Amino acid sequence: MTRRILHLDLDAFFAAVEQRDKPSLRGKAVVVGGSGPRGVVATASYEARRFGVRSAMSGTEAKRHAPNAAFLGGRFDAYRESSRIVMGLLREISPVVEPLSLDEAFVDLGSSGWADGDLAERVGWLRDELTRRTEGLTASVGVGSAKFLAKLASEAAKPDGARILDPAEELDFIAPMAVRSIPGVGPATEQRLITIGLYTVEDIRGADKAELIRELGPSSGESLAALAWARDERPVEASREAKSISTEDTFAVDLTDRTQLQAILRRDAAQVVARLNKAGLFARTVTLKVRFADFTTRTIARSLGGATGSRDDVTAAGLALLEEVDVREGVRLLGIGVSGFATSAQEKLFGDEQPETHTQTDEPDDAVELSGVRGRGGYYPGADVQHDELGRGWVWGAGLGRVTVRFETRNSGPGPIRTFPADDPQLRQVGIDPLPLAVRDEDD
Ligand code: TTP
Ligand code: MG
Repeated sequence: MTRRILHLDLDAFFAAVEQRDKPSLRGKAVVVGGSGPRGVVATASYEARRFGVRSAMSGTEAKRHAPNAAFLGGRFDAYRESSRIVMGLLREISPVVEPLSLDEAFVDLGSSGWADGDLAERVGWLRDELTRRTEGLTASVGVGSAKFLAKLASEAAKPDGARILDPAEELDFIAPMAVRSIPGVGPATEQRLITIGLYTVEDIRGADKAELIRELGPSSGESLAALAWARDERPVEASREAKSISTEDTFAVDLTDRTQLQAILRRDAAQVVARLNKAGLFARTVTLKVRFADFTTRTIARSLGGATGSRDDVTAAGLALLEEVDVREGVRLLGIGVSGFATSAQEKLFGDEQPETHTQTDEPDDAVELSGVRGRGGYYPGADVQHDELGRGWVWGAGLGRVTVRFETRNSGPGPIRTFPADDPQLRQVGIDPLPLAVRDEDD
């Protein structure tokens, strides 16, 4: 029997939460992440994407693309709260929910009672209900007969859309897609496929299976061929909790060039940290895995000196571990992983390089442009604050001993801006303003 699997992914998640909670940023370019030269963009609102800002871009480059965007540090408590509401809603539909990150999950509709006939209507209800319970977030939804088809369908529906694949159209739907769309095809495999002239899913269907196996090895070759024909039996696995996040590359030829290995490690570290950030987690340990030409494998680990979600920290630790390895014999596999998870950073969110200030085109003339780097644990752009007389607001900019606050909340209109000395006793950082429909976390 044909399975029906739903994939849901929130739109511009971190940025959408910020726009929801900060009325003056709605409809504006918003970038969440570190903004300095060492900072990394976690995500950008669709308005900022129009200027070319993308996840994993450096903060400096993002500023070049969208100088007037609001650059904000993260508020993971707010992201986790909305994520819990969304996952709770999905579990009302079916007990078989597999979260992939804070904003993304698979649902097996097999036990949902959702019949094929009214699927479009049900999905419409789901998306509306999600927006209602989260007070304004939107999600894109895909439905297909396999996990990766559902995921590709939701991607095609982005932003704020739904795509329900008829089983009969699935093969045509994926045929023109780039080989990269197939799960398991990373940059290295993609490169190898392109070298032998295979660019699309359809190309893979037409390829000689023996050649695929020769290029990629028996297990990858077989599975790639199956996926190209939309055969993917992987079940939706209800809530297994990740203990580590890692990635590894097996090379077609053994590598002895340290510089090349360092470049691969940097790319893999960035990918691992992106997944860590998406999961809303911070790691305490980095592990490096090296398999040598003679098939012996060495795994070494190093503490990060506190839980961090910073790409720089993880990359630096990975590179330091690589220094301990003699690569002259040839390396056939290199992997990096993070573990020892915490749900909050010790001092670090996206790294040291918190955005120090941001500007917006619509700022009132009396707003003060501030610069300087925030002290650890100090005010950072986007943080929630409370003033004894003026009430709740958020940090618009901080530095040089001053902090500028915009006084507005989710349900107020856009509010006024005021600047204070950073040590003003009437002003302090506070926790998030809870949503009325917030779901308690079992871990809290
Ligand atoms: P995504 O779902 O990949 O991105 P998105 O929700 O911002 O945008 P869309 O789905 O509409 O394309 O990731 C979800 C959140 O995870 C994102 O809002 C921020 C975080 N994230 C990082 O911190 N680092 C990253 O490199 C990526 C890709 C995401
Ligand atoms: Mg998303």
